[in-house]
This record gives sequence, C-alpha cells and structure tokens, in this order.
Amino acid sequence: MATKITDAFWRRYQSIVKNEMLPYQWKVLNDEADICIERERDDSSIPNEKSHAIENFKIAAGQSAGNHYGWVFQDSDVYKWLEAAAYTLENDMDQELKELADKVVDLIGSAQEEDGYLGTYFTIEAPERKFKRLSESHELYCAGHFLEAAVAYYGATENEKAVGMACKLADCIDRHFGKEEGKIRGYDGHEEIEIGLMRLFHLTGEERYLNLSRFFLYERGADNAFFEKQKAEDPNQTPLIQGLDKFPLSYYQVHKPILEQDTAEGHAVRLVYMCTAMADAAEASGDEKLLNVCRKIWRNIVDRRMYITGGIGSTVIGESFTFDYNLPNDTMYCETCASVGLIFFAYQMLRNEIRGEYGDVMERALYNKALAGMALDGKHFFYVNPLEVNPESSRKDPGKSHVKAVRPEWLGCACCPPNLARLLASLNHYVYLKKETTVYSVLFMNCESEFETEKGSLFVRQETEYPYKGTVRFLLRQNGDEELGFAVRIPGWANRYTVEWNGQSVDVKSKDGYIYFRKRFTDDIITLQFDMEIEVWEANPLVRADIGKAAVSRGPFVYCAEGIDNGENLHLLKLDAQAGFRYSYDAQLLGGVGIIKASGYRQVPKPGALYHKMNDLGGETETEITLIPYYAWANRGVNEMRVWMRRKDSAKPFDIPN
Ligand code: FUB
Ligand code: ZN
Repeated sequence: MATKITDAFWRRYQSIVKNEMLPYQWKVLNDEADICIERERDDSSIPNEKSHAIENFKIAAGQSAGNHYGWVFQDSDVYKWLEAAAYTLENDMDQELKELADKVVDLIGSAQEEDGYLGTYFTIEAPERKFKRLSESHELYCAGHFLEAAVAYYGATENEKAVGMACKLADCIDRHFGKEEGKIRGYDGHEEIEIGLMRLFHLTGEERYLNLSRFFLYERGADNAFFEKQKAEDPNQTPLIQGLDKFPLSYYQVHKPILEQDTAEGHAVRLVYMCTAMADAAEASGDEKLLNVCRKIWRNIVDRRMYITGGIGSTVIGESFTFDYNLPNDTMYCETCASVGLIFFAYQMLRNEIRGEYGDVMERALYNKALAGMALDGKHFFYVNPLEVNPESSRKDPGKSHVKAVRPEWLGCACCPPNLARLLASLNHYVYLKKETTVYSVLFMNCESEFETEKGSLFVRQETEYPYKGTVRFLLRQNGDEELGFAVRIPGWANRYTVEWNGQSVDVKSKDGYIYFRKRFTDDIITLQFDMEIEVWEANPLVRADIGKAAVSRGPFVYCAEGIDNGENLHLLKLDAQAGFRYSYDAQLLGGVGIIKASGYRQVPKPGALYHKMNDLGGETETEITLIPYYAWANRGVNEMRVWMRRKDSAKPFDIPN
C-alpha cells in the first residue's frame, strides 16, 4: 500500500516534522540546543540537565568516554527520532537527512554488542545486570523501539543494515527468553518489544518473532511474582528507577493472566502498547481469545475511561487509569504517548474487525489530543494534556505540578516529542486499510494511493476540505477485470450524510459504521457529504467531573475556551447551548482555525464574604464565549483553558427508558 498525502492540513504538520521537529530534536539529543529542559512534575529525581542520548551511544560504542546519563530508557528517544526520520524519508526523500539517519544507524550498530545485545545503560554502567531487573530496566522496551525504527527505515530506504541489527537483537532476546530450560520466563516492565517483534515478523515473515511476541504477551501475569523474584535475586539492590517498585502489579498489567484482563488498568502507555501488540498478534495468528481480551479492554476504555479529547490516564500517580467514569479535568494525566498508543491500538482493532468506531477514536485522539501535544512551532511539547487549566493552580498547588499551562521546550522524560514526530510522519500508513480485495478508508484527507490486491491494483484519489468541511470525494480506478471492494467510514459525529455514485444520489445503508461498494471501478467517483454541524456534548452523568457541563465540537475537533479570548475565571462562564452558535474560519489565527462563538453568561461574584446565602450570590452578565479547537490552545502565552463549560440551561428532563 502506498499513500501519498497531499493535504494542506497534514502536509503542514509533516513539513513541521521534517523542517522543525527532526532538526530541533536532533540538536536536543546531541545537547546542542540552548533550551530549558523542564521536569514533567515536581520530582527532583527526574534527570533534566541534558539529554545525552547520542553521547550515551558514543560512549557505549567506545567513541567517547564518560558515564551514561538520563533515564535507563534514554536510548528510546533516539530510536523514535530515527523512526520519524524514516517515515519522513518515505514521504520526501532528502539526501541530507538520509545521510544523517545512516550515521545514526551506524552509531547504534557500533554500540550493539557482539551477541546482539543493545542498551547503552547496561553496556556502559552495568553489564552484569542485563535482563536481571526487568520491572525497571526497559531493556526490551528500548529494543522494541529499535525494532520499529529499523523496520520503518528499511521501508523508506531499503537499507538492510538496520534490519540486520534488529534481527540480531531479536535473536539475542530469543536466546535469553522463553519457556525452555535455562531461559528467562518473564517479561519487561514496559510493553513495546511485543510491537517491535510483530513489525519484524511482518517484514521478514520469520515465525520465531511472532512466537516470541506471543510468548511475552501470554507470560504477562502468568507468574505475577516474576518481578519480585528477579528483584530478590539481583545482587545489586540499587533501583534502576527510583520509586517504580511502589506501584501495584496492575501498573505493569501483570496483576492477572492476560486472558483474564478485562479492564484498562495501570500505566496508560503500557496498557495501550500491550493492546496494540495483542490485537496485531491476534490477527496474525487467528487468536480469537486474545482478540476478545482486546475487545473487552477497548470497551472499557471507550465507554468509561477515555476523555472527550481522546486522552487517557486519569491520574499522575503512575500515569495511570483509575476507575470507571473517573475523568477529572484538571488533575488527569492524558500523556501524549498514551494517545499515540491509543491510535495504534485502534488501527490494529480495525485490522481485526471493520467497525467505524475504531476509526472514530483514531480521529478523536489524532485531531485533538495528539496534536495538542505540540505547539504550532513544533518545538514545544506537552507531556500531560489537561482539559482544564488555571495557571495559578499549576504554579501553587503541589498536586498540580504536572499540569503545565504552556508547553516546555523539552522534558526530563522526553518520550512524547519523538513519539508525536513518528506518528505525524507515518500518517500515510493509517489513512486506509486493505484486507484481501477490499480497501477501507479510515481517515479523511487529500491523498493519492495505489493498492495491490490479488485481483489487480486499485488507484484511489481522495479529495476533501476536511477537517473544515464535510465533503469527501473518492476517484477509483482499477487494473483488472474482477470486482474490488471499497468501503468508507461514516464518522460517528455525522448526524446525516448523503452518498453519490458518479453524481447520482444513492441510498447505501451503513454496517458497523462503514458503507460498502463492490464493483469494477473505472474512473468512478463516490462523493460523500457529511453534515459538519456544531455539536454540544454532555458526559454520562456518572462522570462526576462533567456534571452540569457541556463540551462543543465541530467535525473531528473538540473545542475549548481560553482566557486570552474570554477573560480570566473561565469557571464563571456559562454556555447557553440553546442560543445557537456562529462558526467562521480565521486563516490568520493560530495557523488557521475554525472559531466558534457561543452565547453565554458570566457570573459576577459578589465581593466580600466567602459564603453567601443562596440566591444572594451576585448577578450574571450576558457575554459571548469564543471557542477554539483544543489542539491549538496554549499557543498564545500563559492562559486559562477549559473544555467542559458550565451550562446555563439544564437539559430538558430525559424520559426514563422502559
Ligand atoms: O517508561 C517509558 C516512558 O516514559 C513511558 O511510556 C512514559 O509514560 C514515560 O514514563
Ligand atoms: Zn510520553
């Protein structure tokens, strides 16, 4: 499958990746950027003097002297950078970037040990501790990221060196882990190797990598005393990551055997990476049991534990899920990496079963949460993505030190910026999905694609003004005489839509969020018109944090109010959802955004006492409320922000269903 994105909205992001993110991140990884690296929360154990990531490789390779610096998983920043560079080269070959990336591959190769082992911390500081403290070591997590980068690099450049190194590393892991006598029967504290092995399996067809990925998944929670035993046996009792051992087993998704897990527990990134690999392995091996686990966890996330922005992770403690309907807006975590992982999980689910809701969640997380992870300049990043911020609270409330009001230049733990870079650069891999002789559209954007099927090739040109207007046109042309399938996702937010086949209106019923065509396509045009209206949302009343509040969206974008447009104390604003909205596109604002103006009221507090008798609270003045897309917030200085607004009207009473 080859898709070339031509879309103005997304090409802008991809050119930011190429021209801003990659060069900037390269400087940071080389400690050449004159920046302030912020700790992601008030915790003095977070290393924030420098990145040192490239220097760690040089030291491990014997090209430089010194000690390892940074997290034990600092290598993964380099691997994600390389993966983003690979997708960027796939989109637009660039000799200079390719030479730089080749050098990075060479450097990683020089740091790889003879037996295939790769991990600068352990090579430099603690060779005797290799694979001995997996709850904290992130050795397999980093390995997984390298495998992903190597596969992407091969895809872009056909450079076999990186894949050769990846196979050597995977073989090293295969020699050390497994059920056989003398091997380690365990798993990493942070899932990721499972994804990397699946990618390597898809590229090479080597069944051992699929089996190893399945081994790691199935071992999770099979012996949940594994970490404890390893720790007890480790002659060196110094932790690799301070404080990690205080978390419960669910933090690592090892509290139960994998097939018994049915809710989203623990560290959010870990969970969605695990689910991504499970869904991939389920499809590759026809494992219905594994797929059922994915389905249950998916339902739990989407129906009870996901923010309207596509963010996940309700607490800073363990960067974790908490419990059903617990979605606080101002203390949550919603790590950027977690939404990136949710997009991966959703796409793998869609590969297993064609249901529009998977594409809907991809779209929600992509246009809102993921994009919010980065400033419009591509050089400032959020790790944590709040739905409500009061900058004074962030400054003065120690419980909110993780809730930043503006994006830092870099973070002590820099997992998110390169993760976002690799997602944006690889978007062409997520626009469609091909299964047998049918192509399914997943995301809407201008692009051209060529798909090879067993029954000939299919060319598809997609034309749209998405994300601002709801018309999407597909031009389809095939080679070969047999019928091919083409299916289009109907976005969950579209209340109404029309379909035309070569200019004639047709009545096509959707099934699980998709409409289907099976034809011999000869320059045929399918035109869909989704009604892109402004929608007002309420949360399930069990979400305590959102009761009496409303959120506004239009098309794929969730909106928010910022202080710069609406004045201070956004909590005093009440949205009058009945009074209608005004929408306009402002090309000059925030790189071009659709603005929503709403009618509302501002409560005017009565000065004086802290408490008043009811009905003696002061008055309200009419006001216009300005809303901007959530992803664009915090690009105009330090600012209050909120997604969920108090509602002026309470909704009409609902009839209680029989
Ligand atoms: O542990 C590696 C990465 O660092 C995780 O995925 C992020 O949540 C951050 O903790
Ligand atoms: Zn992250």
